[in-house]
Amino acid sequence: MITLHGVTISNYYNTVKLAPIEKQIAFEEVAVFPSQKPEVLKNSPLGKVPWIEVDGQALSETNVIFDYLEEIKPNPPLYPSDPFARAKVRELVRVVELYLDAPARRHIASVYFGAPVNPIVFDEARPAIEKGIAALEQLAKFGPYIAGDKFTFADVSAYFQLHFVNLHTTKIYDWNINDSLPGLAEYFELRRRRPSVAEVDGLMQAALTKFLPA
Ligand SMILES: N[C@@H](CCC(=O)N[C@@H](CS)C(=O)NCC(=O)O)C(=O)O
Repeated sequence: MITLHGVTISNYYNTVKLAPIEKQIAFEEVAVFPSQKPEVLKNSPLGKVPWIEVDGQALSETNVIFDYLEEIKPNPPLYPSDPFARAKVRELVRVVELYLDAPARRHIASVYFGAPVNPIVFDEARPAIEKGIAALEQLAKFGPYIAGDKFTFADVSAYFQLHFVNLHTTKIYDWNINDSLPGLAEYFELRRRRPSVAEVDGLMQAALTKFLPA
Protein backbone atom coordinates (compact mmCIF):
# COMPACT_ATOMS: atom_id res chain seq x y z
CA MET A 1 0.00 0.00 0.00
CA ILE A 2 1.21 3.48 -0.88
CA THR A 3 0.88 6.18 1.76
CA LEU A 4 0.84 9.82 0.69
CA HIS A 5 2.26 12.31 3.18
CA GLY A 6 1.50 16.02 3.20
CA VAL A 7 -1.22 18.60 3.78
CA THR A 8 -4.45 19.42 1.99
CA ILE A 9 -3.53 23.12 1.70
CA SER A 10 -0.46 22.21 -0.42
CA ASN A 11 -0.84 22.44 -4.18
CA TYR A 12 1.86 19.80 -4.67
CA TYR A 13 0.15 17.45 -2.24
CA ASN A 14 -3.09 17.71 -4.19
CA THR A 15 -1.24 17.30 -7.47
CA VAL A 16 0.28 14.02 -6.33
CA LYS A 17 -3.00 12.90 -4.73
CA LEU A 18 -4.82 13.28 -8.05
CA ALA A 19 -2.38 10.94 -9.80
CA PRO A 20 -3.19 7.64 -7.97
CA ILE A 21 -6.90 8.51 -8.07
CA GLU A 22 -6.68 8.87 -11.85
CA LYS A 23 -4.60 5.71 -12.15
CA GLN A 24 -6.89 3.78 -9.78
CA ILE A 25 -4.06 2.96 -7.39
CA ALA A 26 -5.08 2.47 -3.75
CA PHE A 27 -3.38 4.77 -1.26
CA GLU A 28 -3.76 6.14 2.24
CA GLU A 29 -3.13 9.68 3.40
CA VAL A 30 -1.00 10.81 6.34
CA ALA A 31 -1.32 14.47 7.37
CA VAL A 32 2.06 16.13 7.91
CA PHE A 33 3.30 19.69 7.42
CA PRO A 34 6.58 20.40 5.64
CA SER A 35 9.36 21.05 8.14
CA GLN A 36 13.03 20.63 8.91
CA LYS A 37 12.27 18.14 11.68
CA PRO A 38 14.38 14.96 11.48
CA GLU A 39 11.30 12.75 11.09
CA VAL A 40 10.33 14.71 7.94
CA LEU A 41 13.88 15.12 6.58
CA LYS A 42 14.53 11.40 6.76
CA ASN A 43 11.69 10.88 4.26
CA SER A 44 11.86 14.06 2.21
CA PRO A 45 15.45 15.33 2.18
CA LEU A 46 14.47 19.00 1.74
CA GLY A 47 11.67 18.83 4.28
CA LYS A 48 9.02 19.38 1.59
CA VAL A 49 5.68 17.70 1.06
CA PRO A 50 4.46 15.56 -0.48
CA TRP A 51 6.29 12.30 -0.35
CA ILE A 52 5.03 8.78 -0.75
CA GLU A 53 6.00 5.75 1.25
CA VAL A 54 6.12 2.35 -0.39
CA ASP A 55 7.03 -0.74 1.64
CA GLY A 56 8.81 1.39 4.24
CA GLN A 57 10.77 3.45 1.70
CA ALA A 58 10.13 7.13 0.96
CA LEU A 59 10.08 8.89 -2.40
CA SER A 60 9.80 12.67 -2.85
CA GLU A 61 9.51 15.09 -5.80
CA THR A 62 6.22 15.25 -7.63
CA ASN A 63 7.38 14.54 -11.17
CA VAL A 64 9.49 11.59 -9.97
CA ILE A 65 6.43 10.19 -8.19
CA PHE A 66 4.46 10.60 -11.46
CA ASP A 67 7.05 8.49 -13.29
CA TYR A 68 7.04 5.84 -10.56
CA LEU A 69 3.24 5.54 -10.61
CA GLU A 70 3.22 5.23 -14.39
CA GLU A 71 5.80 2.43 -14.20
CA ILE A 72 4.01 0.41 -11.53
CA LYS A 73 0.61 0.83 -13.21
CA PRO A 74 0.85 1.76 -16.87
CA ASN A 75 -2.94 1.66 -17.34
CA PRO A 76 -4.76 3.93 -17.55
CA PRO A 77 -1.78 5.86 -18.97
CA LEU A 78 -1.11 9.45 -17.97
CA TYR A 79 1.79 9.83 -20.41
CA PRO A 80 1.43 9.43 -24.19
CA SER A 81 3.12 6.33 -25.62
CA ASP A 82 5.00 8.30 -28.28
CA PRO A 83 8.40 9.29 -26.79
CA PHE A 84 8.33 12.84 -28.15
CA ALA A 85 4.74 13.46 -27.02
CA ARG A 86 5.73 12.05 -23.62
CA ALA A 87 8.65 14.47 -23.42
CA LYS A 88 6.30 17.35 -24.33
CA VAL A 89 4.11 16.42 -21.34
CA ARG A 90 7.20 16.47 -19.12
CA GLU A 91 8.18 19.84 -20.60
CA LEU A 92 4.82 21.30 -19.57
CA VAL A 93 5.07 19.84 -16.06
CA ARG A 94 8.53 21.37 -15.70
CA VAL A 95 7.66 24.78 -17.11
CA VAL A 96 4.68 25.07 -14.77
CA GLU A 97 6.79 24.04 -11.76
CA LEU A 98 9.92 26.09 -12.44
CA TYR A 99 8.61 29.20 -14.17
CA LEU A 100 5.12 29.67 -12.72
CA ASP A 101 4.84 27.95 -9.34
CA ALA A 102 8.35 28.91 -8.23
CA PRO A 103 8.16 32.70 -8.78
CA ALA A 104 4.61 32.86 -7.37
CA ARG A 105 5.78 30.83 -4.34
CA ARG A 106 8.09 33.67 -3.35
CA HIS A 107 4.98 35.37 -1.92
CA ILE A 108 3.92 32.37 0.13
CA ALA A 109 4.74 33.97 3.49
CA SER A 110 2.32 36.81 2.66
CA VAL A 111 -0.42 34.76 1.00
CA TYR A 112 -0.49 31.78 3.36
CA PHE A 113 0.78 33.30 6.61
CA GLY A 114 -0.13 37.01 6.40
CA ALA A 115 3.46 38.35 6.42
CA PRO A 116 4.03 41.84 4.95
CA VAL A 117 4.77 41.80 1.21
CA ASN A 118 8.49 42.01 0.54
CA PRO A 119 8.96 44.97 -1.89
CA ILE A 120 11.88 43.30 -3.71
CA VAL A 121 9.87 40.13 -4.24
CA PHE A 122 6.91 42.29 -5.27
CA ASP A 123 8.99 43.84 -8.08
CA GLU A 124 10.79 40.65 -9.14
CA ALA A 125 8.06 38.01 -9.06
CA ARG A 126 5.52 39.56 -11.42
CA PRO A 127 7.80 39.82 -14.49
CA ALA A 128 9.03 36.28 -13.80
CA ILE A 129 5.44 34.99 -13.71
CA GLU A 130 4.68 36.93 -16.91
CA LYS A 131 7.56 35.11 -18.61
CA GLY A 132 6.22 31.80 -17.36
CA ILE A 133 2.77 32.63 -18.71
CA ALA A 134 4.25 33.50 -22.12
CA ALA A 135 6.04 30.12 -22.11
CA LEU A 136 2.85 28.33 -21.13
CA GLU A 137 0.87 30.13 -23.82
CA GLN A 138 3.34 28.81 -26.37
CA LEU A 139 3.16 25.22 -25.09
CA ALA A 140 -0.43 24.76 -23.93
CA LYS A 141 -2.77 23.15 -26.46
CA PHE A 142 -6.07 23.34 -24.56
CA GLY A 143 -7.23 20.69 -26.99
CA PRO A 144 -9.15 20.43 -24.59
CA TYR A 145 -6.38 19.04 -22.36
CA ILE A 146 -3.25 21.04 -21.76
CA ALA A 147 -1.00 18.78 -23.85
CA GLY A 148 -3.61 17.91 -26.49
CA ASP A 149 -6.55 15.53 -26.76
CA LYS A 150 -5.74 13.29 -23.76
CA PHE A 151 -5.74 13.90 -20.02
CA THR A 152 -2.10 13.53 -18.91
CA PHE A 153 0.22 14.26 -16.01
CA ALA A 154 0.50 17.77 -17.47
CA ASP A 155 -3.16 18.30 -16.49
CA VAL A 156 -2.62 16.64 -13.11
CA SER A 157 0.14 19.15 -12.49
CA ALA A 158 -1.26 22.24 -14.21
CA TYR A 159 -4.61 22.41 -12.45
CA PHE A 160 -3.30 22.76 -8.91
CA GLN A 161 -0.10 24.62 -9.75
CA LEU A 162 -1.90 27.26 -11.81
CA HIS A 163 -4.58 27.59 -9.19
CA PHE A 164 -1.79 28.26 -6.68
CA VAL A 165 -0.24 30.90 -8.98
CA ASN A 166 -3.61 32.59 -9.37
CA LEU A 167 -4.17 32.64 -5.62
CA HIS A 168 -0.90 34.54 -5.26
CA THR A 169 -1.25 36.93 -8.21
CA THR A 170 -4.82 37.80 -7.25
CA LYS A 171 -3.91 38.55 -3.66
CA ILE A 172 -0.61 40.36 -4.26
CA TYR A 173 -1.16 42.10 -7.62
CA ASP A 174 -4.94 42.01 -7.98
CA TRP A 175 -4.12 40.10 -11.18
CA ASN A 176 -6.12 37.10 -12.31
CA ILE A 177 -3.88 35.14 -14.68
CA ASN A 178 -6.98 33.93 -16.54
CA ASP A 179 -6.99 37.44 -18.06
CA SER A 180 -3.43 36.95 -19.36
CA LEU A 181 -3.70 33.51 -20.94
CA PRO A 182 -6.47 32.96 -23.49
CA GLY A 183 -8.26 29.67 -22.82
CA LEU A 184 -7.14 29.31 -19.21
CA ALA A 185 -10.47 30.22 -17.59
CA GLU A 186 -12.28 27.66 -19.78
CA TYR A 187 -9.57 25.12 -19.03
CA PHE A 188 -10.06 25.54 -15.26
CA GLU A 189 -13.81 25.23 -15.74
CA LEU A 190 -13.53 22.03 -17.78
CA ARG A 191 -11.04 20.44 -15.41
CA ARG A 192 -13.32 21.15 -12.43
CA ARG A 193 -16.00 19.07 -14.16
CA ARG A 194 -13.77 15.99 -13.98
CA PRO A 195 -14.90 14.03 -10.88
CA SER A 196 -11.37 13.30 -9.64
CA VAL A 197 -10.37 16.98 -9.90
CA ALA A 198 -13.64 18.14 -8.32
CA GLU A 199 -13.11 15.78 -5.38
CA VAL A 200 -9.52 16.81 -4.63
CA ASP A 201 -10.14 20.48 -5.40
CA GLY A 202 -13.22 20.59 -3.13
CA LEU A 203 -11.19 19.31 -0.17
CA MET A 204 -8.36 21.74 -0.94
CA GLN A 205 -10.72 24.74 -1.21
CA ALA A 206 -12.36 23.87 2.11
CA ALA A 207 -8.95 23.54 3.80
CA LEU A 208 -7.70 26.80 2.26
CA THR A 209 -10.82 28.69 3.32
CA LYS A 210 -10.12 27.70 6.93
CA PHE A 211 -6.38 28.25 6.74
CA LEU A 212 -5.74 31.41 4.71
CA PRO A 213 -5.58 34.78 6.46
CA ALA A 214 -8.53 37.07 5.68
N1 LIG B 1 9.88 20.14 -6.00
C1 LIG B 1 8.94 19.68 -5.00
C2 LIG B 1 8.18 20.90 -4.48
C3 LIG B 1 7.27 20.56 -3.32
C4 LIG B 1 6.97 21.81 -2.50
O1 LIG B 1 7.49 22.92 -2.73
N2 LIG B 1 6.10 21.64 -1.51
C5 LIG B 1 5.78 22.73 -0.62
C6 LIG B 1 4.34 22.63 -0.18
S1 LIG B 1 3.26 23.04 -1.53
C7 LIG B 1 6.65 22.62 0.61
O2 LIG B 1 6.84 21.55 1.14
N3 LIG B 1 7.19 23.77 1.07
C8 LIG B 1 7.99 23.85 2.23
C9 LIG B 1 9.44 24.13 1.92
O3 LIG B 1 9.77 24.42 0.75
O4 LIG B 1 10.25 24.09 2.85
C10 LIG B 1 7.99 18.65 -5.61
O5 LIG B 1 8.01 18.52 -6.85
O6 LIG B 1 7.30 17.89 -4.90
